Amino acid sequence: MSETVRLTPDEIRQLCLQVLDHCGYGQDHAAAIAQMLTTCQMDDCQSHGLFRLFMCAQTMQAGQIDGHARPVLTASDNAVVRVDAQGGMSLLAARMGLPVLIEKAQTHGIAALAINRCFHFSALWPEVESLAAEGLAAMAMVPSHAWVAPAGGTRGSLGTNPLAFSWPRKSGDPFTFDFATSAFARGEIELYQRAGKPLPEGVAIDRDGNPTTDPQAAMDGAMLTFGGYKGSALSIMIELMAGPLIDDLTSLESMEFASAAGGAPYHGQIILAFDPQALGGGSSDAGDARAERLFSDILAQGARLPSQRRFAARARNIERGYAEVSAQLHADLLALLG
Ligand code: NDP
Ligand code: PYC
Repeated sequence: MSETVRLTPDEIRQLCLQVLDHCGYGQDHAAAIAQMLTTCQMDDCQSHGLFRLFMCAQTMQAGQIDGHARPVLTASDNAVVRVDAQGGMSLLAARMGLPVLIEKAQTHGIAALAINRCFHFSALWPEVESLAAEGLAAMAMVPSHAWVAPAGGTRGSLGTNPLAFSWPRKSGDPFTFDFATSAFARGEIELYQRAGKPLPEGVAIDRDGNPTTDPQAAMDGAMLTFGGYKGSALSIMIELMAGPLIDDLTSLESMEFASAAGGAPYHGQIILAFDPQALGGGSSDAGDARAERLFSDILAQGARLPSQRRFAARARNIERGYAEVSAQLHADLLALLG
């Protein structure tokens, strides 16, 4: 078998829709999930592109998700938007909440979207970049499952807890980063396991607390945060901001809720939006110029900005009209269809 297959965006979307329909997701959820996975795969995000269809399938098999849940948005006259995902996948709730978040950020200068009671499997950058496209700076955070040991600890208390940020730029792609606060995302460890490759040092410890490079031992033991105590503190902040602050579960509680059934974690998500016009006192031009000076200084040293690789992949894949997908992954996904 050739190592990769070429899939057009439409073929990626159709594959997603087929698998999701087969698993039992309703049309609206399937469309929102397929859009997310197509967007990620076209940017060559391997750990949270098509590969995440397995997690979607496992989530349905675990029996706790409602594949037809209708999210409910609670209206407010303040800067907070709350959407209850009603036990469905997060993406439909995000679709409902993001336009209201944009309006509120434009009205109040700062606004927050709290999504509650959702299953969550996806990358965060598409959501923050959709806000940057509206001229807003944005941050997003979610907990996950308690797979990650705090700095100095020996067992999982924290989630892989991604943090995403996007800054709008008048010309060109936004400044965006989006990464797990664990040294590796869980999805990345799973990809190493599929490829039969050892992990780098410093990613995980085994059940006995010893450093390990074996992906299975890492998943049975505990993952480590990036940057020692600094990543650990950021990860705890994400637990608090996307958990207790919005009256939702921590990664520990999400893990208990799942009771080893597998699939996507169940918790909340917080997305924050900042309007540079309002925060800059009516004009964002001077702020933009300062930001651009900073980016230029970074690039002038030969360093790269986060997401530059991804934007280059996007441009290349759009121009040639397809993404390269692992042939094994493609075959395994088709096998899900029986
Ligand atoms: P990575 O470590 O792959 O990359 C994270 C970010 O760092 C990207 O913006 C990347 O840009 C940037 N980057 C990488 N190398 C450099 C470099 N040399 N210089 C500057 N920037 C760099 O991310 P993770 O594996 O930690 O996370 C992958 C995805 O998994 C994220 O989208 C995240 O949201 C998702 N995730 C979701 C979870 C959930 O619960 N829903 C949990 C954990 C992760 P570039 O893309 O251009 O390389
Ligand atoms: O890769 O850590 C991860 C992850 C958890 C939930 C979705 N992705």
